[in-house]
Parts: sequence; structure tokens; C-alpha cells
Amino acid sequence: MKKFSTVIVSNRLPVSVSKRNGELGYSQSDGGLATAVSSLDVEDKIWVGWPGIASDELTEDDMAAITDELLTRGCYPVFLTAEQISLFYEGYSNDTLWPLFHYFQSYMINRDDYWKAYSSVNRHYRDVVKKVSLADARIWVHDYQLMLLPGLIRDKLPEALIGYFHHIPFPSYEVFRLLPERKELLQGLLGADLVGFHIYDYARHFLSSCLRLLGLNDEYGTLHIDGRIVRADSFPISVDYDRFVTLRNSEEVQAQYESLLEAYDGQKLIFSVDRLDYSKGILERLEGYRRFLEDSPQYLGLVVLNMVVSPSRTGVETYQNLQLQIEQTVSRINGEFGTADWMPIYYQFQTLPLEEIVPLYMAADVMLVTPRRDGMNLVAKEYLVAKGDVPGVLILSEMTGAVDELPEALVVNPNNTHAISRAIKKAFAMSRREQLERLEKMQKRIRDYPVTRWGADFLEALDRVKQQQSAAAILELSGSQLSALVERCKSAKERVLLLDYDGTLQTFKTSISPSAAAPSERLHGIIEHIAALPHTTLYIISGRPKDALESWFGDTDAELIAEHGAWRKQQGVWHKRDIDFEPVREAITPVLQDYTSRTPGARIEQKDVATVWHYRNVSVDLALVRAYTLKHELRAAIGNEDAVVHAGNKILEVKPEAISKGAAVETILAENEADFVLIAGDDYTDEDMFVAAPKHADCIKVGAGETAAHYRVPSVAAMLRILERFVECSNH
Ligand code: GDG
Repeated sequence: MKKFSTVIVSNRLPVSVSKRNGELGYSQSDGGLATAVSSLDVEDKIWVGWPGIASDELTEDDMAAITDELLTRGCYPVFLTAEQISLFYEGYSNDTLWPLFHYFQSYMINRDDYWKAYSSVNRHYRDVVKKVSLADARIWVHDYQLMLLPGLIRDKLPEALIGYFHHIPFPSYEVFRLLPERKELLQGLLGADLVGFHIYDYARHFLSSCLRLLGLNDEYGTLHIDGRIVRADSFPISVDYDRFVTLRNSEEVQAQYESLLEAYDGQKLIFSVDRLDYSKGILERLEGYRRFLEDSPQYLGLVVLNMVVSPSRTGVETYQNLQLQIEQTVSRINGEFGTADWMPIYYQFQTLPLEEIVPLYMAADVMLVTPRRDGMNLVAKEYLVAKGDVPGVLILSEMTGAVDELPEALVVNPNNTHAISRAIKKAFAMSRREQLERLEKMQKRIRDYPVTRWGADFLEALDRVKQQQSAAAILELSGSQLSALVERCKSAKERVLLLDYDGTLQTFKTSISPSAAAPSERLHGIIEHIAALPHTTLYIISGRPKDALESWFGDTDAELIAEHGAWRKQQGVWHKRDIDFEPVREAITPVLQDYTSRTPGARIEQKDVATVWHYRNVSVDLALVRAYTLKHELRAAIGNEDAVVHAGNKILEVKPEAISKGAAVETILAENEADFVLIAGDDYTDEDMFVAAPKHADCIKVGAGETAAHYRVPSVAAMLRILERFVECSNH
């Protein structure tokens, strides 16, 4: 099987297969995504997805024939059974994710068999993707049916460059967290290197869920996960501009347009077209129009709403109910306002060919696009392109992604039927000049960023993440660098290791009780072993109080430095630096107590020569606000006393200025003629050590972020693996 360097993956392929009387048939869809993909300037690409027919209907020979035929069309099939389609696609995708992500939480159905099918079908896609992809392929996954796929691919193809694009809204954390499987889905998405959304609000919601559910903090849209960079950003999808211009100018469309003008002569034409979906606000739109007829009786007989609803997901009960409600509402309005020679609504429940939709766009005086929620909405953009230089007014819901790019539309709240009625009236009264001015501004934006640009832009951004990763990887400690480091350690005459504790040797724990952070047997063993090596001094240098360090490592030969250097254990005896912290403690304690009582989850820790305010267990937003204002109040309370406020990992710490890990390192190294110095740490207090380190020292930063260290390792686990290699130094 040939392997490809660029792989597009979506639930559906752009080719649909049918089988009639034993004969296989193929039809090509011409949606925006298909245009975007075909216009990509990439030689060696393949599109993986479901070809639209249940595998139960196919024989082995059929599947082989379909695979061959699709390969000639740049596609590769994922075969799904009718049951999988029902549970994975109609079930979890459209009965669970779709309603929730569009803020229709009461429509969400949670079923174990849906989730099971969703996970197993995502794994099935992964297997097919693996089959057709080179190990370092660029893989672009599309949409909410495949949210687990990036993570699944990452596990099997760690070298792949993976992009994911989310075509529907990503809801705010408050809504997203209602999903039982929210963490698994986020973790799936985080397998990607780039996660794209239509607008930045959706990216923001995604990032805030990552923070609140997984504790991952982003820096302007960049997350660091086990040393890997993941970016979240917005890429507003658009329409195939040239295609709509060509259609508009075609003879067939022009002829239909002329006949529509004739048919609606003397009448205002309002047009709307959507897939059947509760997110599209069709019932509210009808009510808005009814209200218009009531509020503006002068238009009775002089206006028609031409409404096309294209059948969609008709197997799902909610959609069947909606179809019925739409039909009843249309009949009610036609019955209430219609006359023998005029019907206010002309309704079609069918998928019309684009050659019939485009003339309607052109002839429409008003285009009503009023979804209650829509990731982007392409209908609005298609209308604008099709209009050309013919005047018309777009009424657009503020709940669509498209509204960000189309502020010259008449923007309405789709739930406010009075606003819809007023907007129609305003549109009819708008001068021809104003209509054209507004249209041109919006058309220009679509012309400048058509769907072909969108696809190329996304892949360029994906490549840029790779470059960013390579730049960050320069610091990554490579296998050969590690071997050289171990060699230096072995051949050294005198060795000093200075190791921070939390975040370097031990992962951060939610509980701030010291026992939660106690070393594992493995870690204790490593420290014990290295500290006992001849010509070796190992220092654990931490902000922790001396009693904690003593209880964890008091039985080893390690030298201990507690409270950032306020306490030091030398040859078995603890010494305290002669600094009086009590006046500072007295000044800041009332402030801290006040904040702690108003901040659920916060806690004060009193050390001998420092006071720490912990907010790891405080809700994220409250923590941000409190930490910010508390920092200022602490500074004010300290006044002229000799102390500083440091913001660390979910802590604020007040301590004497003279005490720092950097100062401790200088003291130690002045006493010691070591020709091998290793310093490891993870946070800003450890940067003081890196800066104070002599030239010949090897400094290792654990985790992401800017650093003065020479090397970086991604995690505590990686740091421990390195230390295990140092055990080899015992040869000397
Ligand atoms: C999802 C997101 C996002 C509709 N009826 C007929 C017909 N259509 C075509 C339209 C348009 C497309 O279907 C609908 O696209 P939308 O963007 O409006 O909405 P969704 O289908 O919900 O798409 C959406 C989009 O993905 C892309 O990322 O914008 O937010 O929900 O192209 O023209 N086409 C024809 N006959 C019809 O009767 N030929």
C-alpha cells in the first residue's frame, strides 16, 4: 500500500457511493471543503473518510472495487456498518455533541453505547489513517465526529504533524463541562499540533476548558504538553468565490434569475435556505416574519418569503419533530394572512441544485440568515458573492461565526422576533446606494479570503507550529548530549549536584499537605544512591520547610537547603541564617487572613523565614483576581521592611530579599572546587540558580517556559531517568 505525505480525514468523503441492482455508482460532492482540499498546492495527498454507504450492503468484492475506484479519485474509504453509523454518527455525534455544542443542552442524549461506538469508530479511522500515512505525514482531521482521532494518531505516529479543524461552535466551559466524556475529548484534540476554529471566541472557550478541566495554562493560544507545543487559533472558513461568480454569470442561472424577476415583479422577495436543523432558527424566523406581516400591513400582498429547507438527519426524532413544526407554522401563517391570489410563504422541503439556489440569491431583496447558533454559516457568504452588483440586504444573526466578518449586515438577535420584524422593515426602506455600499464592503472581505486561502492558511500555520517546535527542541537534551553529560560526570574529580524538589524531582500535587509530596521509594533510592557516591555532594535545594526535607531525606547523605536558603543542613546539623522575619510577618498577616477568608480553597503557610499564600485549589478566575490584588496589598503592607513578594507556581511568597536559591548556590560553589556541577530546576526561583551558576556548570530546566538553562527536559519523569543514569558514576 502506497503511503502519503498529506492526509485529509473527515467523517464523509467528498465522493458518495451508491449501489442499485448490484451496480456501484459514484457521485462527487462539490462542497467548500472539497474545493479547499483540491486547491491545496500539495502533490502527494489522500482524503480518508466514509463513502456514504453502509458496509452491510457491500460484498468483499464491492469493497475492493470501491477502494480501487476511490484511489483514482484521491480518496481512501473507511467502511462503517449500519449500526456504527447509527450509534457513532446519528448517536454520539448528532444526538450528543451537536446539540450541546450548539447550546441546546436539553436535546443532548447521553448513552453508553453511543460513546462506545464513537470511541471505537475513531479507533477504526486511526487504523485506516495509519495504513495510508508516512510516519512523518501531515494529517489534517476535520470536525466533531473525530475529536478523539488526533490523540489516537499521535500514539501510533508520534512523528506526524497533526492539524484538527472544528467546524461547529466550541461552547463555553460552563456548557462543555456538562459532557460526561469532556476530558477524553479534550485529550483527543490535544494530540493535534494545531487546533483550528472559525472564530477566536471558540478557541478561547477551548483553551478555558483545557485550563479548568486539565489544568493546562496557555500563553496567547499556545499550550505546552509534555514538552510539545499545541496551538489553538482561528481560521474563518469561506466559500468558493470563483465558483459562485461563474455560476452567477452562466446562461442557465441568468435565465432563471430573469424569470424570477418576472415572477416576483412588484413584490419584495425574502429568501432563506438551510439544512433542516434546530440550530438554524427556522421557527423563530417564521415567527419574526409573521410579526412583520402583522406590524407592517402595508406589505400584505407585496412580499413573499421563499423558504428552502434541505432534508437532513431525517432519521433522528428531533429533526422529524422540527420538520412537522415548520410545516404547521408555515400553514398557520399562510392560512392567517394568505389570500386567493397571494401566499406570504413559499416553502420547499427539498435539496435544490445550486443552479436553482444561486438565482434565488440574486433575486432576493432580503436574505434572512437567522441561526440560533452556527459555527460560521456559509449561506450568508454565498448570498453576498452571488449578488454581484445587484442590490440586496443581508439580515444576519449575531449568533453566527460569520457575523465577525460581516458587520455591515443588519445584525439581529435570532430569539428577538421583534428585531427580525424591524430588520425586514429597515431593509425594505434602505436606499439602493446604501445597500450596494454595504454589499461591496462585505464582498471584498470574502474575495480577499476565499476558501482556497483558508485551506492553504491552515496548512501554513500547521507548518509554522512545526518550526516553532523545532526551535524549542534546540534546547531539548538529546540522547548524545545526555551520554556526554554522564561521561563528564564519570570522569570528574569532584561532583556537585544541586536539585530543586517540587516540579523537578516531584510532580505538583493538588493537596498541599506535605505528605502528598513525599518522595516515592524510587526517588528516595536515586537520591540515596547518588548522595553516597564518593567525591559527590548532592544538595536538595527547595522552598519547603526544613522539617519536610528532613523527614524525606534526613536518612541519606544528601545536603539539604530549606526555605530557599534560610536553612541549611551541613554534616548532619541544621543552621539558620540570622535574619529576623517577624516584623514582616506581623505586617502582612492581617492582609493574608482577610484574603484567605474571602477566597475558598486558599491557605496560608507559615515557614520560619517566609509566609506563603497557596491558591492551587482556588477556582481559576477567582485565583487570578485575588493573586493580582493581594500581591499589591502585600507590597504595601511590607512598606520599608526588607522583604519581597514572589509569584510562584500557584503561590505568593513573602520572604527576605537576601534569601534566594541563587545566593545559596553562590555560597556553596565558593566553598567547593567541583569540576562537575549539575543544577536542575523548574520555576523562576531556580532561574536564580541558573544565572548564578559558573560557566562550566550544566543546567537543566524541567518543563516549558523561558530559561537561562542550557538544556530542557519535558517532565519530572524524564529528569528522574537522567538521574538514574548518574548512578553509573559510581565506577569512579
Ligand atoms: C457546518 C457548520 C459551517 C443548503 N441547502 C441547500 C444547499 N445548502 C448548502 C449551502 C451551504 C451549505 O449547504 C450549508 O453550509 P452552512 O455553513 O450554512 O451550514 P452547515 O451545513 O450546518 O455547516 C457551519 C460549515 O460547517 C463549514 O465549516 O459554516 O457553521 O454548521 O453551502 O449552500 N445546497 C444546495 N441545495 C440546497 O437545498 N445545492
